[in-house]
Amino acid sequence: MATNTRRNIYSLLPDGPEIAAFRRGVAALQARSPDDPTSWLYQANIHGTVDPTPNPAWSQCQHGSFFFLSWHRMYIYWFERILQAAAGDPNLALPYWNYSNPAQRALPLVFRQPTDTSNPLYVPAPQRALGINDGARLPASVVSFSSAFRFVNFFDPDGSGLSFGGQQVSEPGHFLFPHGQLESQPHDVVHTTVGGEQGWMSDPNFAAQDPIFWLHHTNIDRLWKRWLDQGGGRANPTDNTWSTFSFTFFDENGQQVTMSGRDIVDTVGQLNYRYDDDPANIPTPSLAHQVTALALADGTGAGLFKAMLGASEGTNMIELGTQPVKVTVPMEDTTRNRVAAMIAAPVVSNRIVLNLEGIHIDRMPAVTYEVYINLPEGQQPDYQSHYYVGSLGFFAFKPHGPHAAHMQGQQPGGKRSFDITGNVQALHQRGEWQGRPVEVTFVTSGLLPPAGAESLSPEATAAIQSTAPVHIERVTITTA
Ligand SMILES: [Cu+2]
Repeated sequence: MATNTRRNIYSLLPDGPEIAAFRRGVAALQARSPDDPTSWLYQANIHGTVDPTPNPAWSQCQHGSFFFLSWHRMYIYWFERILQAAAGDPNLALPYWNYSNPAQRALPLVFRQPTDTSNPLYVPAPQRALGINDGARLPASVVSFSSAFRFVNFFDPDGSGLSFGGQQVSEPGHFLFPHGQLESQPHDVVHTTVGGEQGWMSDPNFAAQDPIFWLHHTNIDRLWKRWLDQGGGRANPTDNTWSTFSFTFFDENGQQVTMSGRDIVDTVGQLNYRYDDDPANIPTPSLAHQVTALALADGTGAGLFKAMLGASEGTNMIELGTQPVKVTVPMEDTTRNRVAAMIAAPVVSNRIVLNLEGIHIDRMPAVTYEVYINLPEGQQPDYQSHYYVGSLGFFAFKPHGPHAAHMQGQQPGGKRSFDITGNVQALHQRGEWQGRPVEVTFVTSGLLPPAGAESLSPEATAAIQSTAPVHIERVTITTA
């Protein structure tokens, strides 16, 4: 079999044969009866659903663990085979949406035009964020993967989420916290921004009903490969549970199939697909590299040595809204000295971590938040500055609202952790660390006007200006 190539959607002609086959396949699945495992809705329900009909194949998506990347790779693989058969094109390959390219941050054109039922890729607002079908663009911080790529370890053994691919678990989990770093950003923040307050993409129980879901996830799958290309000890897990736990899907004939992690590590040799930017010779991570990666992961001390360096004070919830919010995290002098010593000897076990604990939402916000430390008064927030630590999105967060009952097994409050070691080092070098409390600033980040436009539509602007509040129990700074 020839290897199929998943291409950047922006490189495909809107009226070319690849898009035609993709549209044909999607339309065919959408026309099938929802009880057909190869139908559009059944496939979306495998990810998540609020349909109370008992079905062991539904609501299987893996979030908040090291199964996140592998489960979604399997899910997309079987979906793509179903699409190929439905379109009558064995070479059909799902495109990907490379929103990290500054010129490609608008929802790809074929997903928003034509704006009627003749277009199987179109979903109207409010099932998408207001404005996104007009060509509104994702903000640059939302699509940034640089902090995720700095992590060398695929998983973390201590439940911290301080890893590229997510925490190590002994069994699958539908909605776990914290999410791993690539899952948190760009994955989660893109979901929230594309879906907005009421859109399908904001909620795992509806997300895969929007055709853009599949191009978001092929891009996340591609970023997994690009991360491995960076070398430096980056490698896939050899963990037995990750490699052998068996997940269930359906093939193009509607037959149940099973797959596990060891079946999907080589996309070309095992799954018959590549990405158009795969390097010609992908270096195969050697055993030595894998050993290094595991040593790094274990070198954190597996949670035995996690020290509190500072915590926000008071029992009132921190409330995020539309205006910037500043939270003070006092730190003792002894803590400061200790941090200075850690900066002087930067090894993996000396990482410094900012934690947002007990994150609650009543309904889905229309924005995500950029998080900064020690941002000087009056300074324009810049996600490329050394003050920026990362972004907070809300995908798979359980609202305390009507949907809550359906999000089984999920904790009432989410958690997000950022490795701020590099930020603290940079602040220290510039004399912006010593002698001050750590100030954490939250700044909203919403859709930007379409290219060439002055502003968002009034409805899209109103949605951002009336975004639902977010509550955080406390902000802490700890060792890793
Ligand atoms: Cu997703």
